[in-house]
Amino acid sequence: MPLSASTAGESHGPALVITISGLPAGLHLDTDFINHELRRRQGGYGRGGRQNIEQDTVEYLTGVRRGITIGSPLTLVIRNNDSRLDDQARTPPVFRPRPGHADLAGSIKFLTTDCRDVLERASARETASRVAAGAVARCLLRELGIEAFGFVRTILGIGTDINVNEQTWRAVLAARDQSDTYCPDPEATLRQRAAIHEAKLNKDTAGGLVEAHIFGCPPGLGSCMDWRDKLDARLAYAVMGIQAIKSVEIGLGKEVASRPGSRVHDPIRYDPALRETHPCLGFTRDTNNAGGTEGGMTNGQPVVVRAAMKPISTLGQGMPSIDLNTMQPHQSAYERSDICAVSAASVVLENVAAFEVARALRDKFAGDSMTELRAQYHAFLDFARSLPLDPPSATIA
Ligand code: EPS
Repeated sequence: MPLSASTAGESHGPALVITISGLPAGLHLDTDFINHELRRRQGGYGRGGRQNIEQDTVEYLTGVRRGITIGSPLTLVIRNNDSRLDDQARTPPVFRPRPGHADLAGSIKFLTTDCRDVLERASARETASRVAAGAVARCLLRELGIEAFGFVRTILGIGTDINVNEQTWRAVLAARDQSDTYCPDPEATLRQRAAIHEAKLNKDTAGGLVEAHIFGCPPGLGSCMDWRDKLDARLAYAVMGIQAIKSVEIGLGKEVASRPGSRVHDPIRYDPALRETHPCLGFTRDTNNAGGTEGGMTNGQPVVVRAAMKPISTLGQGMPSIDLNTMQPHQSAYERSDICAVSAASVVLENVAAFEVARALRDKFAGDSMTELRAQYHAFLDFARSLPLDPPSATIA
């Protein structure tokens, strides 16, 4: 059974529900860690009043016994404190679609003039589910020494050009956790705060750039044999599926179009000292412009994903729109909302990217239990370390 996660639940319904299939038995679920990631997603300067109401934590409904998976589908529930979907007075119909939100396209698609029916599910509240799924996947990845790290690069163009790599990332993480915009640069954080505050005064909103790095991946996750199995393609699909994301980049991203090949491709070196001790198996690179994937497979370098989040589409000042009851021009609807959720998006990106790496890992290393998965993982690394073979052209049968 491949690893997969489905989510259900409306923003102001009773709960969010996440079902994860394909987890091996014997995985310890670190509930404190999962709830910690949910709490981080709720934070960041510029969030709206909703986050004062919610206290996102997971409850397990199925698939777990005494904190350990048993191989059956795992169902998680996150209760909504602000549950009021059927309360007409507190959750009235929305007839004036917001440019940038799902309101207009969804209302036409589902043949309704009440955008509420659409926006409740389109809402970024759903990202709590995807963080929970990613955090569960990270419990598995951590058992194999694979770690994920995400942060905010820029908000409204203000940010950091800090270099993140295997040596620096833990220090960068500590700096990120000191920042209430999740940007690992104190000076940039202050300027981002000021820009978000100004957007608030102007009844406007702010987007930004978020980045995630996954460390400790062995070579060969994903596949070049079918485009659907390419890890970079799956990352792009999953990350583009995060609310408000408008572009996804791997490694150098769109900058590859502006450089000659000699300044894009990462020279290959071999360091025998790392052969036994590092999942790169000794194959090192001078740079990581490829963002850890070549041919849709991990190459032993950190996986690097970047995504651009558009500004929140609920503007205090409204935007030119149409009243769907009268078809007359009207400013778009305003409801309580965030001014900036880029910090939250960095947490979502980190966990969504980790989920895709875990999915590719399960495709390569199956097994019903953690014991089998671990054995398959280490057997593969041992086979790979036995290269070159004798005779040199042989492959391991
Ligand atoms: C959202 C609107 C706001 C955000 C929400 C996304 O919700 P509300 O209408 O309840 O104030 O707070 O995000 C979350 C609830 C969350 O947990 O991230 C939207 O319209 O997309």
